[in-house]
Amino acid sequence: MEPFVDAVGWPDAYARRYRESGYWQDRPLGDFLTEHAHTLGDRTALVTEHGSLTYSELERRAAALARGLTNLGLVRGDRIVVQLPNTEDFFVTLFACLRIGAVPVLGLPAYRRSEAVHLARHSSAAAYVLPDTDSASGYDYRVLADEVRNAVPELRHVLVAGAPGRHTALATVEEAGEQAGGHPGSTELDPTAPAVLLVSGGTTGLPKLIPRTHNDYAYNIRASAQVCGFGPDTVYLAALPAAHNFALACPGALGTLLVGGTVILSPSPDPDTVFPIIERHKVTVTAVVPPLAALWSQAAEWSTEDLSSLTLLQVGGARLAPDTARRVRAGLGCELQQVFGMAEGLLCLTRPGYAPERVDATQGRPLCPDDELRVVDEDDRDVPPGETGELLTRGPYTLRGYYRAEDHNKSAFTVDGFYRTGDLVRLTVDGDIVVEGRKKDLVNRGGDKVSADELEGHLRAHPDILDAAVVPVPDEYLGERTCAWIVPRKDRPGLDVPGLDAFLETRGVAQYKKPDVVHITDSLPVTSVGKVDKRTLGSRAAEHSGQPRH
Ligand code: OOB
Repeated sequence: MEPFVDAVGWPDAYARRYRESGYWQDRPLGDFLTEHAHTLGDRTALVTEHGSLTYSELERRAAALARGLTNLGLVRGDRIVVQLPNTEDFFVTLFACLRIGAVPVLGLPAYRRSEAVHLARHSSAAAYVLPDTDSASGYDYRVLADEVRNAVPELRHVLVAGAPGRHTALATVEEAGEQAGGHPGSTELDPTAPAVLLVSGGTTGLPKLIPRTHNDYAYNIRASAQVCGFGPDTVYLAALPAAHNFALACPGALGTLLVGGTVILSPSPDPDTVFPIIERHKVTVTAVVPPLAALWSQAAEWSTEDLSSLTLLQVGGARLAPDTARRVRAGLGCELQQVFGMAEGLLCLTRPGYAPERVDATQGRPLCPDDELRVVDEDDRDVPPGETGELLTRGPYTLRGYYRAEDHNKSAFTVDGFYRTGDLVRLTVDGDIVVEGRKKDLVNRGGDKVSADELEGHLRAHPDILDAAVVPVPDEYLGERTCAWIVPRKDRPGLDVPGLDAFLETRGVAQYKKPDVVHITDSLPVTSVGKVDKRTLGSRAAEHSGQPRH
């Protein structure tokens, strides 16, 4: 079998150790579905607003689509950009890809032209699977598909879940596969090859792609499901996008399916949508970002829905303040778990049985006994125990290199393979992580990551803008929001700030990446080494209110 040249693997000695310890089981990630279809056939796997699928139905549909994709000429190793909301189609497509060894590149529904073109181009995708429209906003993804197709001519297929317009209907491909019957294409898969490509939230420039192999992702899912006590009675609510690692695999929807539980897919995380679902389906566990946790616990005070089935609420993706943690536990009356995770791999979780104070004040301990953690200073020297520094990590499910990013990898990893997380943390005497801040240049907008570099690039492309710097500013609800400092060109005064939104729209930037506040300035402050002084900009922004975008 040809090696997967675009992704960096683990050195042999590590691979051997991870196998001997049982972390890596050398099985294709999606195989458990076929087994469940035999043993748990009639049990409900997925529930949406429109209906439900049993394990055997999910298996049958995934197998049919796998054959359909094979008929289109898609083969093992082909990349397929999958940008679907929380629907049955997302899971049918995911399992179909896994079955034939095509590698889904998981894009968020919020992505627009800029992001989608980048994913398709960077991965040299052969196909793009997306919905017809967004039912809430009316946004037409088929127009997006046209734009991506024009920009990336190598893209051979656009498959639309729903009304296809001028593209191909995903359902037609599935039906053709159903009729063809027989074996769904090649199944000889290399478990050390990437099973999925996830999008990084935290790197410079355009988003990097993270290869998660069958072996490492299966471990991530299995071990986190075990830590969280998932079992056949688990009813997991996917309120966050299923395309995000947290809701997909930590343990998320895949962790639930792995143990034979039931996944409920919500089209939105709003309490108005989610609370009736929790009551109706007796949801036992879900995962949210901190602003949602706060919102839900407030809404719970007024709601008439019965939320008592909820036994565990996972909160992660951004800093959860201890006060908020206490309020959430009281408001929702269930166990709280803090999760510090990253698409790159490492997952830390507070454990069932931790005292509430420990849950409120820490982000828990690493998933795997063989996760190696270092906390280092600017010169990569370990800081004394308990002090704050950058977290470096290496382990059986943490990447050894971004996909097709040879140059970037040189600085993103140490020579001995530790991933530089860019997070500033300290370790408690009990071995829990406490996130204290961040070194990387991004805004964590309540879990949504906005790369400063990427947004600055878009702003600098404006004809009236000479320079721009993006910094986080504190926000009561989101934790942080995005502030852009802008230096207009001298020869083109009178920058139209409200018009910036429309400009970013023409650049095809996802809505959540648009700045929340804009400051106009004559020049950007610089540090002694001549870099833009973002610390100063951050505190200045906190003092001035700037011009809100809305
Ligand atoms: C999760 O994954 P990503 O890839 O969107 O973002 C990772 C980054 C981390 O490096 C850190 O900067 C931040 O998000 N983060 C947290 C955090 N959890 C993530 N910062 C403070 N406190 C936390 N609890 O965000 C993600 C992936 C899997 C599970 C949970 C979250």
